[in-house]
Amino acid sequence: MSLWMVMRSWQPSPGSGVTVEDVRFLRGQFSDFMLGYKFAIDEIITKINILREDFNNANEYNPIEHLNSRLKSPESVLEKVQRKNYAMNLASIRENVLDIAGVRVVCSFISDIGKIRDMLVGQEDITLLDERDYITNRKPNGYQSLHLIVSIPVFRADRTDRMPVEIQIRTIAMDFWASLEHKIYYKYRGEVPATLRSELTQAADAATQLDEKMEALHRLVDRTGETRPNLTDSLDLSALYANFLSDRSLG
Ligand code: 0O2
Repeated sequence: MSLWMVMRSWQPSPGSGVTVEDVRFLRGQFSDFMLGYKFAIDEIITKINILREDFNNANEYNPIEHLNSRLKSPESVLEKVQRKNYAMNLASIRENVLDIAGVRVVCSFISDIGKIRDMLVGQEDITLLDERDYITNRKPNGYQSLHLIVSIPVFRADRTDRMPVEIQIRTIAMDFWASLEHKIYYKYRGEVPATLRSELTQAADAATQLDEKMEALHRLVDRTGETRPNLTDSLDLSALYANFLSDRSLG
């Protein structure tokens, strides 16, 4: 009885030779394994939220429009393992399935994508494992996005694990296109009629034109080149303290 068959059925079927305890043990192992990926998502989300708050604090425009994440379900992890013919065990899943944890960052402008990418990849606890640039090399159907596979340490109660996370970075227009295409793809179960495919490619061209136009307008008003002053450690804060005291006495 393979791990796949046991996980698929969740409950032992009569005559399978698998006991309730076997299933319980496998479930426990698998949920502990999956928890690491959930923690990795939490770590990446925290990092991106820190960047976001820092942009707001600096009164710069915020390049991060929105952020979402998803953890693959156990069933879809094991379905991928079977589809790709990987060995049906945890070591093989760890090595081969690198998109169990996924985070999507949606930006306003094309130039924000590289900016966010560099800010994440430049962090010393993040290691870039793989990068696919579907913006420079758009997929034939029109899909555009920057995909990074990074690894990040997750500090568990009894160990530290380096966990992979897939980060997709794209503009609002790219995201709009991808979510519609995803719905259409599922509606037609992958067999999208040729006319609709051609319409989707045209819509992708329109999205690219919009992105380019918005980028050009953004450049006209962008003030992010104005750097904020560095913190000066030796700055005398007495005047600030005096100001707090006088505010308090007035209040
Ligand atoms: P979901 O719902 O996001 O989990 P593989 O993952 O091995 O099958 P590959 O080539 O390693 O495929 O991955 P790829 O193509 O670099 O990126 C996979 C993910 O990118 C998908 O995840 C989608 O989120 C997104 N993606 C890639 N191509 C398309 C596309 O043509 N249209 C849309 N809408 N999204 C795309 P999942 O796991 O398929 O889905």
